[in-house]
Parts: sequence; C-alpha cells; structure tokens
Amino acid sequence: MLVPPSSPPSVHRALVLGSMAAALSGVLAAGAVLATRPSAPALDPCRPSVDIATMTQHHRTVVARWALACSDLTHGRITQAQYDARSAAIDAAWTAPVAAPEPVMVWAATVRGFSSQYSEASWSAQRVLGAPDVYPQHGDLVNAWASRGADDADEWIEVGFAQATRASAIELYETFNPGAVSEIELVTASGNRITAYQGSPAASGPQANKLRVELACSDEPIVAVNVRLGSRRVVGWNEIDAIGLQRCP
Ligand SMILES: [Ca+2]
Repeated sequence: MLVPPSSPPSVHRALVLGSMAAALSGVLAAGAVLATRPSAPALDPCRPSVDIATMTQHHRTVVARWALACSDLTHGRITQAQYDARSAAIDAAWTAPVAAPEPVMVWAATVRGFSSQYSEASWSAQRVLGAPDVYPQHGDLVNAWASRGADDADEWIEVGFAQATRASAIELYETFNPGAVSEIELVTASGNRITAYQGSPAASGPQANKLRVELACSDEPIVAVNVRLGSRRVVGWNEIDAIGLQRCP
C-alpha cells in the first residue's frame, strides 16, 4: 500500500501505524508507561506496514522517526505523553512543505567555434566560459566575449559543456548593448540541432540582461549551444558574459 505524500497525518498514521495500533490497543492506558512489550505480538509493532521504498527521502525519514518513537514507547524509554508530543511533531513534519532543491547551473566549458573575437585576450571568445563574472554589471568590460567589429557583421559563437546535460532551461547573460540574440540552437548528444529560441534583434536598454529560455526535461542531453547575434541591428558591441544550462532535477 502506498501513502500519497499529500496524505493528512491521520491517514498516514492509520496506514503506517495500523499494525502498531492493533498491537497496542487495549494494552496502553492513557499516560501509562509500558514496562514490557505488548504481550506476544505476532509482528514487530513498530515495523511500518507500508513499503517505504516507494516513498520520497523526506517521508522515509519521517517514518523512521516514527518507528524510533514507537520503539521507545514499547520499551518503556518514554512516557505516553512524551510519545504523543513526538508523534505530533512527526505528523507535522509529514505534511510540512519540503524546500525545493536549488537549481544547479552548468556553465559553458569549451569554445567550439565563433565568427570573430575582439582580441585573443580581452573580450576573447574564451571570456564567455564559466559562471558570470560581469553580470549584473552592464558595460564594455573585458570579461565578456565581444566580436571584432561593433556593427559590421552578424556574429555567432558555439560553446560546449564538460558533460552532456539534460536541461530545464538555458541562460545567456548579455552584459553590453543587449537585445541582439537572434537564435539559440541546442546540440544534443546524438548530434541533433534543435532551435530553442528565435528573436528579433532590438536594443533592450542600458541594463545587463539575463535571457532565460525554458526547456523540456524530456529532451535528450545537450552537449553544446550555438548563439547567433543580429549585431548589425543593435548598435555597439553586443557582449556575452556567460552561457549556462540549468540541470534537470
Ligand atoms: Ca552590434
């Protein structure tokens, strides 16, 4: 029998603790301390009557806490009142919202190709790798990739990731004259190329921009991302600080 995570405590306890309740009924008086185990129980009364292997880690932990409290009660290590207090706290933990895990970002690790770069050092294509180190600043700053010319050609860069990653989103950090991104293409582990984003280049203001595109986690792992810039349509250098994938949970 499964216990839905949303089960109210009373339902949870009826399911999980059914065997214990049966074993102890008639034995425990309110407030009494058991000196011995219930008489001749057929089964360990503190053994969960449901398959905990199918539960979340959170609910397995809650059931384990309850089994420990049950054992303490049946062996006389705690009073009924102490057990009731622990049980109430455990019930609260059963339905308490579990904090969602922090999203894990993986950052571009290799440059696979590019149309141009401002130099081999400052504003080089390599400056797009790793976590953002310009954002949230906006400005003509050397730690972002910039093309050779400001507006003389449309540009592109393709970056790879250290491991193939199933991704729930892609993030691209535009830190100077944002708005030029015309297309983002994903390269999958099997070599497929999938268009994830298409836009009409237009200046989007004098602030750094995090362009985030949600992806379907069912898609196959991504090994590379290709970004195209309509640089001629957004005046000035259109600099990219970082490109990252948010790993699927
Ligand atoms: Ca431009």
